[in-house]
This record gives sequence, structure tokens and C-alpha cells, in this order.
Amino acid sequence: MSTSPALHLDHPADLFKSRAQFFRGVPSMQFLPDADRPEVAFAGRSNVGKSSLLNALTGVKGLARTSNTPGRTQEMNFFDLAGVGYIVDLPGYGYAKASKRDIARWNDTTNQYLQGRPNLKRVYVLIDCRHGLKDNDRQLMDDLDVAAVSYQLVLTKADKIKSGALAKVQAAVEAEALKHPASFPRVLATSAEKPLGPIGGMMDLRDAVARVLLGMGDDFGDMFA
Ligand SMILES: Nc1nc2c(ncn2[C@@H]2O[C@H](COP(=O)(O)OP(=O)(O)OP(=O)(O)O)[C@@H](O)[C@H]2O)c(=O)[nH]1
Ligand SMILES: [Mg+2]
Repeated sequence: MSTSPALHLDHPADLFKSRAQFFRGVPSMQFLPDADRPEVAFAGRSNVGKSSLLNALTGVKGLARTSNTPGRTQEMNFFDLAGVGYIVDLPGYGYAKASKRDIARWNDTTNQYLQGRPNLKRVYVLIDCRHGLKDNDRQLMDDLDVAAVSYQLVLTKADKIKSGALAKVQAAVEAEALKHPASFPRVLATSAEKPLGPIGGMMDLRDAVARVLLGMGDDFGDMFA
């Protein structure tokens, strides 16, 4: 497949053979890097597993800071992948005990970013498979619909429930995704703990993210497979 001379990839997901690197923590819009390359962002409720998924996705342990304490990620953290694009780990929303200041920060900075970033090619909206969609997830989906920012829903922590229950949640979330114009119809199920198992879903996510960053368009062929 064709890429820049420095990159020889047999498959899009091979992009992840390059080691992702921390690029910059961004507390407010003025610190954003130039919008000179494609970018994808990971959004979701606090503690849903955004930072863990990013570590599993890139295969770089400790790249994004994870924690049992909700609200761990407080800035937008930018990671560079092979100079091709940025992957952004966003602060979580919906943490009941967050201070007013933190909530305001999410609302202002992260919303501004999500709705006004020209090179933001896709948002991955993470949903804990044990809880399904919550109202604040739906709010984000509505906002992204209005801003016409394309997004895909990704179930996290798939190792925590049985496969039958997972399939049910996946079907329910997929049914809801179909009603949102900017949402992908297909919902991925992932686990950061068991990334290579049958429920790991990591190869699908790697393929999806790499295609977006490489500007290859989506593999609609197996979208409903
Ligand atoms: N079993 C299991 N635990 C997970 C998985 N992903 C994340 N966790 C755990 O969930 C907790 C939260 O993970 P984080 O990755 O820090 O979540 P986050 O969404 O980045 O959280 P904030 O930055 O606070 O918004 C940690 O204790 C993780 O170890 C998973 O796939 N399986
Ligand atoms: Mg985090």
C-alpha cells in the first residue's frame, strides 16, 4: 500500500509498529499544536478507560497515565504517531465529585476543541460495556452530530462481562448509534486488559484509527460483517 517514502506498511494497522510518543499536554486552546496533520481523539466518561485503551492501542505501557481515581486525565494529552498524526487523550466527563472548576474546564476547553478543530478526523466515544450509554454520552453525541464531527462508539472493559451480555449491550448501543447522523453504525468492543483475546478488539480499532490517520477512508466492506 502506498504511504510516504519513510513508511512502508503492508496493512494500515502496521502504523502502530511505530512507537507513539507523548507530544504535549494542552490545558487550553492557545496551547494546541498546529492543525497540520490528521488527529483522532478519545472521549468518554471519567474512568471509562480512555487512557488504558490508548496504551493498549499503541502497545506503549504507561504512555497515557491511568488511575483508579476518576478525573486523572486533566489536560488534553497529545501523542504523536510516526509523524503521521496525533492521538488525543481527553479529560473524562461526568465525574460526580468533580469540582465546579474541573467541570467548567471540560465544558469550555474540551467542547471548544471537539467542535472547532479542523483536523479532527474522528472521535472515539468510549462507553463502559457494563453501563451502556448514559445521558452525558448522548449529549456529547448530539453535540458532535451538530458540529458534524464524525465519531465511533467503542465499548470498553469487555473482559468484565460475559460474551452474551456484551453482545446485548453492543446491539443496544449499535441501535442507538444508527439514529445519530455523525456516528458510525458499527460499535467496537474492546478490552485494554485482554487486548489480544477474542474480545480484545484491538486489531479492529488499530485498523480503524490507522485508516483515519493515513487518510485512507474507511473499510466499509466489512462494516456490517
Ligand atoms: N478490567 C479492565 N479494567 C480496565 C480496562 N480499561 C481500564 N480499566 C481500569 O479502569 C480504571 C480507569 O482507567 P483509565 O484508563 O485511567 O480511565 P480514563 O477514562 O482515562 O479515566 P479519566 O482520565 O479519569 O477520565 C483503571 O483502574 C483501569 O485499570 C479494561 O479494559 N479492563
Ligand atoms: Mg485518562
